[in-house]
Amino acid sequence: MSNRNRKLPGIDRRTLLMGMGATALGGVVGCARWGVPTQVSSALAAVGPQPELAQPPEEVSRDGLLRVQMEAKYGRYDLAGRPVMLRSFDGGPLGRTLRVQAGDQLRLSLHNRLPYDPLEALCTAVPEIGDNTPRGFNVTNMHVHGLHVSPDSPADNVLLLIRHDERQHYVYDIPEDQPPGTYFYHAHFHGSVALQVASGMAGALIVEGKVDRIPEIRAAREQVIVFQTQRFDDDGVCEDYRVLAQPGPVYVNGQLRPLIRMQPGEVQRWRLVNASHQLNMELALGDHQFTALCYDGNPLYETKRVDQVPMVPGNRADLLVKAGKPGRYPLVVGKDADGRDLIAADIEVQGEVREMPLFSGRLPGREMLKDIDEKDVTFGRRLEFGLAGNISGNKYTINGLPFSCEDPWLIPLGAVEEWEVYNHTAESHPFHIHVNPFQMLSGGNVPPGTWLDTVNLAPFQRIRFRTRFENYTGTFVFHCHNLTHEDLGMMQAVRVVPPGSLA
Ligand SMILES: [Cu+2]
Repeated sequence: MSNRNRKLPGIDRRTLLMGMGATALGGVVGCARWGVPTQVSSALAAVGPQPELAQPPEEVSRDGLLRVQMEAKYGRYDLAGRPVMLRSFDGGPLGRTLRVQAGDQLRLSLHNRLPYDPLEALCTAVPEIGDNTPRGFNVTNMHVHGLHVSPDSPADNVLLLIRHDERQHYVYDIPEDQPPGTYFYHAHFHGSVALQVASGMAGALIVEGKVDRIPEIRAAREQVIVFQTQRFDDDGVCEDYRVLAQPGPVYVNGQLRPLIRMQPGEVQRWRLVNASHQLNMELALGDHQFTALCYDGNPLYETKRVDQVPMVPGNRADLLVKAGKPGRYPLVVGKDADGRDLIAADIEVQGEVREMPLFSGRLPGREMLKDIDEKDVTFGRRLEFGLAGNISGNKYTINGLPFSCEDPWLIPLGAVEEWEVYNHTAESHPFHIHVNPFQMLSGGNVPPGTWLDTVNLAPFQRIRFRTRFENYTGTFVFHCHNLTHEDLGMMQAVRVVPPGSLA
């Protein structure tokens, strides 16, 4: 449960935000703990009392190994003062944080203790059920989002299903050159991904490495900040897929609008995860700048000062934040359905001045992220994200077809590909591919050259990127990370095969 919070001196020239000063937000409830009801109701959330941001419990690897046992089960807890009963990992609003070093082995045993579910397989061959219909709410599996690991069992195989009372023993060998940064894990059974992830079946996965040995970064207090969008009905449950389409708040580590405390001049390192099922976020802290370290776990070539951080579902960001003047500042993550600021948390700057240096410069840990030149590209593809059918019964498609178990694209190991992905719809589709990160060429609201595993594909726009199919054969998927779109068909399997086996 180490939180590695350290007290060190520190300051900055740029003040934190426009001095909004104290608002009506009142006193502070002590450190919230898991399973303990927060003292905030949705109605009161905007006026306090406000819980202090809680850190999820943490599991830390030792001597190159992290063993974790998890249970998929219903959790009964209070969310913003409302009793809920939602699917979970281990009973809370968010799974434990897993912290490993690049090169470690993660052994994760997942026991499905959800009720019996009649679904027997991912590919049902039963037309009435179909492979792209919401289903399988009580079967599950695990995905380690962003890790460069094998897609085959016992590693990151998302095509299997864990039935009632079954256990799956996952073994992930995390490469020595896995970029050091923030990743996450979440349930990934096609048909119930959106419902399970929205309900809380996700958690942060931190890979430490060279970035973490930079003294100024090491000295910064760390905050794991996982954004979620639990949705439930008046009974506090989510048993109807349509509930997922309802608007609602953003929760942070299972709390509604918590308070993040900082001292003037203090530098904190924030590890952000967008674990929502379909919320495109754009983070801003007034006119205060963030110092970006990593996107999707991938260290940038060098630190970058940014005013906003776009985060679509599936994205992560590692940021340094330096506090300026005392005051209270809202962390805005986007707009709500009525066009008002959606505030996920408040930053309270108060107390003694701590003059901490803010790191800037080149970042290490990019061994896996070698630029991909045009001359290295062995194959190009054009993809189209679209819709088929009619408005009442449409299917989300890739190249005209919803997901099928029958037609993985075959790709030889070692291929270097350039993909151009079009969005033919009026909705955003966050593109995500498993196993291998990609390097952006254009689009996606990010600078060319950025390495990601998830990127926004805005309405009627296109993205271009290059990627290497390296190190692992096996079958995995790419899909829309608006997880309802994925469940409804916007997913495609690829099978990486030994070179030379494609005649
Ligand atoms: Cu989509």
